[in-house]
Amino acid sequence: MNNALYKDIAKHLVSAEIEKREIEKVTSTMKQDLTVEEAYFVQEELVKFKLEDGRRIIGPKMGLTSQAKMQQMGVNEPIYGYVFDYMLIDDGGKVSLKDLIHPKAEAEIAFVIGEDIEGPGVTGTQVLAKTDYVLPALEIIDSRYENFNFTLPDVIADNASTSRVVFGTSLKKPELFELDVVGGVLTINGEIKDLGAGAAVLGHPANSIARLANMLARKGEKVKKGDIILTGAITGAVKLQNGDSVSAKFDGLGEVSFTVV
Ligand code: 0L1
Ligand code: MG
Repeated sequence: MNNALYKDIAKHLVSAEIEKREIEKVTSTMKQDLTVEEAYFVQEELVKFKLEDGRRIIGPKMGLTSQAKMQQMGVNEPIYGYVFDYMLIDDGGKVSLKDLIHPKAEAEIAFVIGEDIEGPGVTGTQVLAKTDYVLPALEIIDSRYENFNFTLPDVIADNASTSRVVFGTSLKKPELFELDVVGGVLTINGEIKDLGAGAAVLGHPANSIARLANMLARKGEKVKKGDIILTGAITGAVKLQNGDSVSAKFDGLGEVSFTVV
């Protein structure tokens, strides 16, 4: 354990976020041999800084859940990070470019968890039985690294690029859907930028939360009742420009939107 260094790396990443400043990846500058396990220690320190600063966790989020993103990073396991209260934007609200570095948006399905889910060995079916609601969401990712250039440990340390989230306001019971075949379309200024289905997320978005519960179990942690969880992108992430009007629309789940100012 090298707690002081993990704290320093976390502080460096938090400063970059606050100052809206791109930094070089920490595996180039602060610890070349940072492992995935150590990167989660850094993330824990980053989460602690935010909690000490009075921020509140809305829920964990899953990232790198699609085959395309995993292949791109050369990994076979998704990652997680945390969404905080200050990251939430109202549905139909505004995301300000001056608050961010180089944001991109992606369409996701979010879950509202009704009962604690504790791994190991959790399945997607068990997750569905413990889910109160599902809802449409747009995640705005904003890596603190130059040009989104990072290794797996870098991005884990950087709270999985988490930056802003817009949750839809229509909550639906999960049993009303076959979420793997629910389609979603990401539109910017009326132009379809990408589309996908729930199956893009580890075969089914519920599988993503099962993986999360099983990953958290390694640290003696669990998915908690009341967590609102982004399960992972069903579309690619599209770079945002000033004036963009962004919407994600899902079959039966509804629509969620924001504008960039
Ligand atoms: O939510 C995500 O899938 C983002 C994970 C981090 C990778 C990236 O920043 O593209
Ligand atoms: Mg995401």
